[in-house]
Parts: sequence; C-alpha cells; structure tokens
Amino acid sequence: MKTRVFSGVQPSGQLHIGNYLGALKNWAEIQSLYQSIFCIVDLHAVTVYQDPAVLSAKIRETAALFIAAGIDPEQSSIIVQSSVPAHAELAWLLTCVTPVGWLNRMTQFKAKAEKQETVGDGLLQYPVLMTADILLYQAGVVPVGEDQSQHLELARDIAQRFNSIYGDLFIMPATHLPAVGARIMGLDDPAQKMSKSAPGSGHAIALLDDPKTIQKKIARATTDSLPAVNAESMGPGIANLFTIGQACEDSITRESVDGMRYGDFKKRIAEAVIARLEPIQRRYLEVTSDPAYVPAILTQGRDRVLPIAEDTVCKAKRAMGLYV
Ligand code: AQP
Repeated sequence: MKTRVFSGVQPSGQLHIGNYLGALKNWAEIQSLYQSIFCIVDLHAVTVYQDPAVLSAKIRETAALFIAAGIDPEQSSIIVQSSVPAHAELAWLLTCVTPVGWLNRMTQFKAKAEKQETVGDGLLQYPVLMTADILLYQAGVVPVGEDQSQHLELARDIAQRFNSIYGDLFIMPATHLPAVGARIMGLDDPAQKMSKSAPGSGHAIALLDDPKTIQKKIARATTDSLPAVNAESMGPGIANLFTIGQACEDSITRESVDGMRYGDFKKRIAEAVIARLEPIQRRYLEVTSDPAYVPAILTQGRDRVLPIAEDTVCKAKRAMGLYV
C-alpha cells in the first residue's frame, strides 16, 4: 500500500501565496507518489471566532482553491474536517495522554493567545486536534510550511506516548518541507510570517488578487534603503521577495537578479507571481462555475476516508478499554 499523506489549511481568511508556496504547491507535486488526503480544517479555524456566514463560504472557496492549485480530486481525497466526526473523537482521546506543559510551550499558541482578550481552550488544544487529523489516517508524511514544524514534533511525541501507554497503534509522521518557500514573510513586515489573519492590505498576496493589485502590493513591499540587489547579502525584505519569485519561476536565480535596481527587481518578481497565479485563477473560475461541483467533491472525499477514520478510532478506543 502507498504511504498516506495528510495536510490541511484553515478556511480562516483569504488563502495567500505563503499557503500556496509552503503547502498547496508541494501537495500538488507529491500527490501522485502517495495516497493523499487534503483537508479544510474548519474545526481548527473556530479556535478563534469566525463569522458563521463567512466561514461557511470560505470552506467552499478553500476547497475550490485546492483544486485550482492542482490537487486532483480523483487522485487525492479532499475533505472537510467537521464532516468526519472521528477527528474530534480521536482528539479527545489524545488530549487525555497529552501533558498541558507540552501545549503551553507551543510558539503558535503563545503568539495567537497574545492577540486574544479571552483565550479559548480550543486554541491550546489546536495541536492535539492537528495530531488527531494526522494519526487518524496513519499518515506517514505531512507536507507543511516551516511554521508547523513544532506542531509536527509534538504530534510525534503524542503518538509515541499513546503507543508506550496503550501499545503500538500509531505510525510516526514525517515532516515534509518544500525546498523553496517553506517560510514566506509579510510584505509589509519581513520579520513576521505572512498570515491570513494579519491586518493590513499590504501584508499578503491573496491567491485571487488581480494582476494590478499584485503589482501594487509588491511595489510597496518593505525593503531597505540600498539602491540595488546584492545577491550575496540581501536584506530581509529583498530576500523574501526573492524567495517568492524563485518559488514561482525557476529562471529567477541569484545571478539573474544580482545588481538589479529595486524597482526593476520588484517588477520582475510581480511578473513571476502574476504568471504563476494566472492559471490557478482561471481554473478557480471554471471550478466554481458549477455550484454543485465542489460539494460533490467534498462528499466523495468524505465517503472515501470515513472507513479509515472510523477504523482508527475504534482501535484507539479498544486499546484504551473504552466501549466499542
Ligand atoms: N507564510 C507562510 N509561508 C509558508 N507556508 C505557510 N503556511 C502558512 N503560512 C505560511 C502553510 O500553509 C498551510 C496552511 O496554514 P493554515 O491555514 O493551517 O494555518 P497557518 O499556518 O496559521 O496559516 P495562516 O495563513 O497564518 O492562517 P491564520 O492567520 O488563520 O492563522 C500550513 O502548511 C502552513 O505551514
């Protein structure tokens, strides 16, 4: 049997070029090598408040963007997390073997908790739910951006702890990072990860941004006060734009941009991003032209994965002595 791959994206805002280069592009490239399951993790999204009407629309939009970005629904299962109850059920079982100290150490929890007036327990439990997502399908490989590496390490720790208490059940998932684009930073602040929920129109390039908007955002991106690119020593803003360009187009290399004036360099990067996103945006329009298409793909995906998920939960409950 092929190794299983699992990964997910939260439908918590507009998907951006960081989500694409750190996750979706990688998924599309490796999907044929594995038995792949790609998930819209809506239960994760509600760890911070989401407007219900917006969330419900974003779930469909995110699924359509998966397909537009190259996920083939015949080859890979595309699912919505909340449509498979076993995600939440296994998460509870794993919560019971996870020390709170492990969760308190998570940097994403600390960063997100700082921004909340009241910190919901779901935010603390976020990485346990993510562990359940992965272990539910006995995924051997999890392709993610660098920001998720710590959560993946925790997933292995939780799996190991469960196995050592209740007997070997879960396989250890390996982290798979993209060669280029594992960490895309905000255009307005190259010290911060590009993020869906960050405020400001100059922060992220959305996958559905039109060419003019992309040109404008890149033209305004924060750089330093030097006049031209020094390929040997790029400041963080220029290095971030270079990473974006290089991940979008192979012909963008250090040699090809060395000595370019910043204005010309930014135009070149914008061209590469626009060219990379154009077929995705075209496909998105096709995919969404029939309103019944995406829901049908999500039902098909759920029906394919349900038996795997239910089997794992059953085994975990049995191992713990619960009533099955
Ligand atoms: N800036 C990034 N660079 C590279 N990869 C990234 N990913 C996210 N941001 C970057 C990768 O995209 C996948 C899905 O991310 P997510 O939606 O589950 O959550 P996130 O990491 O918290 O992404 P955001 O955009 O920052 O969302 P919000 O603002 O809602 O929290 C993951 O594989 C992630 O590594």
